[in-house]
Amino acid sequence: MKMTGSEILLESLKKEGVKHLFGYPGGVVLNIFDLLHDEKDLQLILTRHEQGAVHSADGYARATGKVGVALVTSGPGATNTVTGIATAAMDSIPMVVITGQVPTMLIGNDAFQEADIVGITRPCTKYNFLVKNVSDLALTIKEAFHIASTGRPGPVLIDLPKDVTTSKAEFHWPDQVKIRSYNPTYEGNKYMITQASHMIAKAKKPLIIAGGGVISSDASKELREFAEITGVPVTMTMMGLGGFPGSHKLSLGMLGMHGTYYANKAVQDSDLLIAIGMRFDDRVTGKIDAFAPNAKIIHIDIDPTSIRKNVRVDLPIVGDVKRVLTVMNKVIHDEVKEQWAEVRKAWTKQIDAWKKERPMSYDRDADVIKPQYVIEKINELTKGDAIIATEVGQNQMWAAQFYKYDKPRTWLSSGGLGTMGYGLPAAIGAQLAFPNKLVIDIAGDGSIQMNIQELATAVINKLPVKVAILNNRFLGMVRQWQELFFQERYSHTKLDETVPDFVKIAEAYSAVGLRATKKSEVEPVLKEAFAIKRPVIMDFVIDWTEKVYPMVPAGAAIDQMLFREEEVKKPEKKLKAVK
Ligand SMILES: Cc1ncc(C[n+]2csc(CCOP(=O)(O)OP(=O)(O)O)c2C)c(N)n1
Repeated sequence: MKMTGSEILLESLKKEGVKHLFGYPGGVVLNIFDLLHDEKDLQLILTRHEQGAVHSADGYARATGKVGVALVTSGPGATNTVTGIATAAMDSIPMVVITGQVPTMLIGNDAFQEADIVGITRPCTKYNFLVKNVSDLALTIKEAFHIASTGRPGPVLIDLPKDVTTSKAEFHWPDQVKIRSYNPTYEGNKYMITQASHMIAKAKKPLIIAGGGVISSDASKELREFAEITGVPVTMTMMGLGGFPGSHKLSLGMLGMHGTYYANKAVQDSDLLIAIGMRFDDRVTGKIDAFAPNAKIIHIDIDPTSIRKNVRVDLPIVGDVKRVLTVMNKVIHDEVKEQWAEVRKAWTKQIDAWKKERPMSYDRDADVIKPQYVIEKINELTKGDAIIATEVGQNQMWAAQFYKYDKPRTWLSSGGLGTMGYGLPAAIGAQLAFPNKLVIDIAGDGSIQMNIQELATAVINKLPVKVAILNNRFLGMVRQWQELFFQERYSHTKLDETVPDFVKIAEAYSAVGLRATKKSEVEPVLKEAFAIKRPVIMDFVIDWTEKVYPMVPAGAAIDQMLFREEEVKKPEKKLKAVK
């Protein structure tokens, strides 16, 4: 039977198991939206901005592991998705973004609301398609989902001219796709895996760095087994949080620019790094030449192009993290056992000493609200069983440092691009997928204003997301750099008088607004918010002077950390940036 392009699109999405898509209408996608009006099996969540739609699809994908889907119109609708697409691309998030396009005969004519979105997004998509013929549509959609979700996941864009959606073709749903030039390697090379296990057996100070690849390949169980049978401690990149339980005794928490003292010390002292599903981002390595000077490096990753991109690697293993670790665990089980713990004793003792020497800390006795206190309270009250989304800045770093992520897919944060305005729409996507879970966006007063309009999406769809604003009346993270490296010249980071009344904003959107200005109010506000089955904004008026520590200045080696005590002890001495 012949169907229109719009019908084929919706049918194909259903075949892919899509239940929800996030979007915003416009002229060239009206045919599709018209069909969605009566659609029973597919629900379109209308956001208030296309950027919101894409971040929501992204949050949905991070929380579920499924492909997130967004549908928007051409021109400005399409260009509004770019930040969301780039955010997903940097963090390897599977997503399909469908953009409307002017009719094929007008493409290239500067037609009304035309934008070359395929050209614009080429550098920030895993792949993108312009569909020119309705008879290619079903296969294109199948291919798009396949590319988005396999290998190293990423966003795929399908640009759909209006005439393609209105013309007709037979609907053939392909059983499978085979793309000749696209063949990700899943099985790690056996020889390399055996070599790796020999290297691990010999190492005296081995350390695992777990990245987001552990989560996208669903390998947390395998990683835990690997760490436990080898006794090797684990540190995580920001994207890897939740890939290994944060409260496990082998966990060193996060490494890098705002990583723990003990994780960064361990990296620099280690003789073998086992890097799993991570890409050696500069926030992790600090000064490359000084990174892990004594360590051999084993790098396991599904993406061969990320191996040796930033650091030297002694043993690469290209493959799916879950499959590689499964084989590795078998090999190790058979080869090495008891003597390992013995060899590692000195190493584990050293790490424990570092943990004692400088645990994560802040001024717990302060009367004012410390942001870290709010995060610790959230952790305590939720028993670590919430999904946490964040905005970007100090709020994000405190949320990474002071909440213990024990399970994968409970931490949604823009790691690679660092996109302010990500958190609220991402939380909405996660809440839609898990209506009964507590989903909290930890926000800064600057970032939340970038997509605050999505509160309307939460309210109308009865998605009870909670927003905890750590309100310091500053673009805090930038202010922190100005304070440390620009002689406290707060150029354009003070929001002060213009920070809106967030309680009133919440109320204006028919959500609930709560405020805490004293430490004693933090817990009651959190408890009240968590008990309300509606969207709530919590405005925590925090100590604006608070900074994120430890901190590795940009360009320094990762064990050249600045600590809070130094600031407290020597306020007169300004810490200098390292070029
Ligand atoms: C879209 C976007 N613009 C600018 C930046 C640069 N930036 C990084 S952190 C930050 C300040 C964030 O301020 P706020 O949201 O108030 O959070 P805080 O650091 O105070 O917790 C800025 C401007 C960014 N990451 N994203």
